[in-house]
This record gives sequence, structure tokens and C-alpha cells, in this order.
Amino acid sequence: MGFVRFDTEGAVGIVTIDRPKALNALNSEVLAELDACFDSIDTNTIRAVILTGEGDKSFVAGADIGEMSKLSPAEGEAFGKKGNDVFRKIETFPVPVIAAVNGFALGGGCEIAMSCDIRICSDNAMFGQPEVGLGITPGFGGTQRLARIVGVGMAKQLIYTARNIKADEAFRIGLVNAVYSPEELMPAAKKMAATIAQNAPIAVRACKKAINEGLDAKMDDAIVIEEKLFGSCFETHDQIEGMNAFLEKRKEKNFTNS
Ligand code: DAK
Repeated sequence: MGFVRFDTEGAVGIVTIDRPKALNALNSEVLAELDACFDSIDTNTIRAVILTGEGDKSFVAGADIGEMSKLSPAEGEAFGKKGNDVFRKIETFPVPVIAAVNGFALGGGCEIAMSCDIRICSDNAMFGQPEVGLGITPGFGGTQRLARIVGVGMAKQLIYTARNIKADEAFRIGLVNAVYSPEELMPAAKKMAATIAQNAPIAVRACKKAINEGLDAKMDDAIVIEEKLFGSCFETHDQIEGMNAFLEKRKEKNFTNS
């Protein structure tokens, strides 16, 4: 792959968008490679994924404006679908995905970060949905996910004004969970991913599914989604191992995702 790298550290996978000359902007090739990369991840061995951008300046500076500028309405819709399919794949990926936002996260960059489970960033990060200034709407789920993450009023303000915000404001409004110096960002992301990876994968996956699917459901239905996933954990190896470890006062646990 030319624009997307995949590395592993133990049970943690690291996906790096590697197109620094264009500040990691998302063109069709990057989107296709991201799609193939997530498809190729072995979720039996990888228990948490970090998504980041190459270089110290930009996470993803948006969809590729050069490529988009020449699209017809039908091509624009197809480009939007290509992005949305990849972003939805990340959002529903069986294991948690942490966005380590190391600089600009504008337009499609903010949107891909929002399709991840958790966002942390460096103190030079900048977020925004500048699309209305380019004569388009956010097209990779920004109108939907931003409102769900930071609330309707704040999402509308950010989208209608096309104003970029810095890391401290992104933290204040809940768009990111924590802010680090650029040097501390990846170690922090790896530490968080490793902490997730040491828990029972079967349970972590069920939690992701319960939260995601429950958010789209009415509370009465959402509770049933949780009940069913809770029930599905019982008599698994990992439930027996986790509870036996507690009862035997044992720190080491051998979770197998089974
Ligand atoms: N696309 C293509 N190239 C980009 C780019 C982008 N989004 N962002 C930066 N680059 C390229 C620049 O053109 C430049 O290339 P060269 O000229 O060196 O060849 C190189 O990266 C370095 O950028 P700058 O020289 O501009 O660097 P600066 O530090 O001066 O400025 C910046 C950094 C991030 C402030 C600036 O580059 C900038 O404003 N970039 C554009 C940010 C932006 O507006 N992003 C949002 C794009 S809109 C849809 C589907 C998707 C979308 C919408 C609809 N449907 C089909 C419905 C998504 C839309 C977006 O993401």
C-alpha cells in the first residue's frame, strides 16, 4: 500500500495515513487503501487499533479538494459513499479504534476521527468542518456524528460558521478526551490501547456493540440490546476466566476471545 501503513505492537494495531505531502488528505486511493487495511486486520490477534496521520503537522486535512473540485453530482455522491462506507467500517469495527489526532483534523479529517471510538489529540491539533466555506455540506457523516458527540447546538455553530477550533476547545466541548504534547500523544494512545487489549475481548466488543447500537435505539429497546449482549458473555472462556481469576485472587488472566 502506498498511502496507508499498518504496524503492530503486541495486540495493538496502528493504522497510519501516510500522505504527508498533502497533509494526509483523503483521495480515492487513500480511502480504498484504508478500506483494504481494515479488512485485512486479524481481529483474533489485534484487540485495539490506533488511527493516526504521518508527520507532526496533520492528522488528516480533509477530503482531497483537488479531486473533489472536478466531480459531477453523481461522482460526488459516489465519492461520499466511498468515504462513508470506510468510516462506517471503522465505526462498527469489532475492536475499539482510537484516533490519535496529531495536527489538522479538518472536514473529512474531523469526520474520520469522529468515526473512531475515542479521540485524543496533540496540543497543536485543530478541528473543524470548513465545508460550507467551500460550497458543500460535510459529506462523510459530519452533520450526524458531530451533533451526537458535542450536542446539536455546538455542532450547528461549528458547521454553520466553518470555524476551526484548537485542541483546548475541542477538549472543553468533549470532541476529544485528552490533550497531550506531540511527543506524548502516541505513547498515550498506545498505553490506552494496551489497557483495552488486556481486558476480555469478548466483553469489550460486546460493549462497543451495545453502546453503538443502543445510541440509535429507544431506551426500552436499548436496554434489551444490552441484556442480550450481557447474556451472550456467559459460559464463554473469557467470562469463566475473568471471574475465576477474581475468586482465586489471581492477577494474571488468560483471555482468548472465546
Ligand atoms: N486536499 C488536497 N490537498 C491539500 C488539502 C486538502 N484538503 N489540505 C492541504 N493540502 C495540500 C496543499 O494543497 C499543499 O499542497 P502543495 O501546494 O504543497 O502541493 C500541501 O497540502 C500543504 O498545505 P498548505 O501549504 O496549505 O499548508 P499550510 O500549513 O499553509 O495550511 C491548512 C494548512 C490545513 C490550514 C491548509 O492546507 C488548508 O486549509 N487545507 C484545506 C483544509 C480543508 O478545507 N479541509 C476540508 C476539506 S473539505 C462529500 C464528501 C466529503 C466531503 C464533503 C462532501 N460528498 C461527496 C458529499 C469532505 C469535505 C472536506 O473534507
